Amino acid sequence: MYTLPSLDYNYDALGPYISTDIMKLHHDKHHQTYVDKLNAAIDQAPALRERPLESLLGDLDSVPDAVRSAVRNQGGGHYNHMLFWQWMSPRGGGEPGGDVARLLNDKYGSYQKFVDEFTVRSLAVFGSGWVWLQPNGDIITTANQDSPIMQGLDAPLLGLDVWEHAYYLDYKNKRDDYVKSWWNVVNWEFVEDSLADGV
Ligand code: MN3
Repeated sequence: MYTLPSLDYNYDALGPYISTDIMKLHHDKHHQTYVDKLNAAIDQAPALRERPLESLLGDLDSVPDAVRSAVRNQGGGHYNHMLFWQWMSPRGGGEPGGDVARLLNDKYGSYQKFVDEFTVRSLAVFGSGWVWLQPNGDIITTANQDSPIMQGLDAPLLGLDVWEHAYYLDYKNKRDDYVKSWWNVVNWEFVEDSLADGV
């Protein structure tokens, strides 16, 4: 039985960058719905209960046809959002240090050039999807609730939800304003710990 994780901060803690209304809608409604529909799918294929979610998402071919798209979409939604809440913090923002700083400098030349590239990629996602920073420094995008682990890649170091539900209440159609604001809440400490742990 999957459950909605509670946030490490209050709903209003990411303001003014992400509003209380967005956080409540996004966490209590959207994420809860992924959890509920994932549980409903697993009820139809109880053997899947024995396997961790990462194992299902990393090997969707092994999931029975009848529930595969539900596990992909709802399970992906649950997995991605569990990480997304941790990638933000009221004490976030600024620049990363340590190995994350080194990774971004090596790959992009500077933190700002990384931000610029990640932003360009996030604006280029057509429709609903995510932008990811991978542990090797690559920036990749996926559609819908797909995760890099579905492609056999490592779990992402950092990711940004660019579904309209993540920003429309605050930013309307201005995804670029949302992305620009989001850097102010990025929890680099968590990203640094993830890289140190091998994610
Ligand atoms: Mn979302």
